[in-house]
Amino acid sequence: MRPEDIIARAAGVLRENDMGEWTRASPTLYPHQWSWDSAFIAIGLVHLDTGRAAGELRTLLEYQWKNGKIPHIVFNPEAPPESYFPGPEHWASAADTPDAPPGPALTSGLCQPPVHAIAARHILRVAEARDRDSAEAREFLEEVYPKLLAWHRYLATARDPEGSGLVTIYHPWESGTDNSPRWTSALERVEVGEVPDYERLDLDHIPDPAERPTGYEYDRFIWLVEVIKHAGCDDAVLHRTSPFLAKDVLASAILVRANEALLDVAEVVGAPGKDRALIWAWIERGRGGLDERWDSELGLCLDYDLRAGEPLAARTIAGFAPLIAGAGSNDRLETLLRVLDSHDFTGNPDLCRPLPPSTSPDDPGFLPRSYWRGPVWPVMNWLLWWSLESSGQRKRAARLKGNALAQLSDGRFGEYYEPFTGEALGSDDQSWTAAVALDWLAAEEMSEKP
Ligand code: 2M8
Repeated sequence: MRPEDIIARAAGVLRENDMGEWTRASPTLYPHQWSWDSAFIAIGLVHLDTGRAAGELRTLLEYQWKNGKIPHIVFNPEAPPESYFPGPEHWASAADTPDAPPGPALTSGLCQPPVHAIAARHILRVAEARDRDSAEAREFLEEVYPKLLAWHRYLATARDPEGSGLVTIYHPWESGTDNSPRWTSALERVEVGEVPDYERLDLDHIPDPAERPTGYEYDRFIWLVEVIKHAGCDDAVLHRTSPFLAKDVLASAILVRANEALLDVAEVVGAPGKDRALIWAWIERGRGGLDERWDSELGLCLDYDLRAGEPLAARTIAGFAPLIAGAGSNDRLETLLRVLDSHDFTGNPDLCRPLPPSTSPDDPGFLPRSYWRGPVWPVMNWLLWWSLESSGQRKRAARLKGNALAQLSDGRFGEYYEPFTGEALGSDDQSWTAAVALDWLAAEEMSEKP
């Protein structure tokens, strides 16, 4: 496919998944609005329509909880109940908690990595670069700034009562990298209680179970949802009672970058100095927290199991957290780049393309077809590309982008790709895959304009 055909196809995928004021994550497997998917979607969508990209985040933020939490799913009340599990009926009791938005249960009680402020700033940047809709984008930032600040405050407080700079999660779904080996040993320690009967609706859409989490993992996922509902989604209670309690380095690194973006937004909207001082403090604390989680033997950053009181050793893409957070020492950057280029990741000669697998093929938890256990995720390629660019690694970033786009020229816009064969897996026409393709190619097109 030529670049212009990829752009047209990507725009077509986003149109196909456009539900009016929000975008479903994929046509059948994910018929609702997912939090970090929407942020990535806005990053691509802005190249087509500033107002619609702003609307994507606006719709999500309408469902923000009173404590600042942005829910991981906003459910589509029109999606048939047999389309996704666990759906709104499963989360219904969470709607009774005092922090949940008023009205019928339309959100889950979890959250996902905070890409939103990065997306909001991107909307203004693209509008300015294209010299269109800048005033609208500024107004949008004024509207969402307090909400984004409340979201980051929630993460810095309720999700970090220790003040470590790192985000605590209660469920692997909150990491966005659900069945990653990042969480294997923490999940193994979870004693599963009485899990309600449930049906794996995901397997109706993805017939090869090897591409999805196992039954063992799903039982734990559903049990943890029970625990969270039982605690009334109360953060203080969950810190005391949740059998799964972990510091997530990927979400924490994204939060550092999102705080930098929020600082820029604060500048644009003329926020008070005390807000900016607070955001600065969060950035510094976040970087400090990531430093604490550095594993010099692996040359990666590791998550931390608060229940077991030990690091969660696994070689996954999340280990590049300090590269994503940026502004580390040169030594640290060099080590991370060496590991990224090594046999552990993009230097593995058996890879179809030198693109980072979600889990290193050298990790014992690696499985090439299984969801976050090995496949290459286009959206993660975008995140790493963006991080490399902002670390001044232009050539490496350009190589990564070139290979990622070559993968997407199959026109499938897969959710993820088998790392050795390049086969598209999971859902086709995945919205955030289309969005990142659009951002890459549209940005190139913009820079070529006289
Ligand atoms: C996947 O997660 C959902 C649960 O949230 C699922 O498997 O049912 C993950 O890849 C997650 O990161 C993503 O946001 C979601 C929708 O694309 O799908």
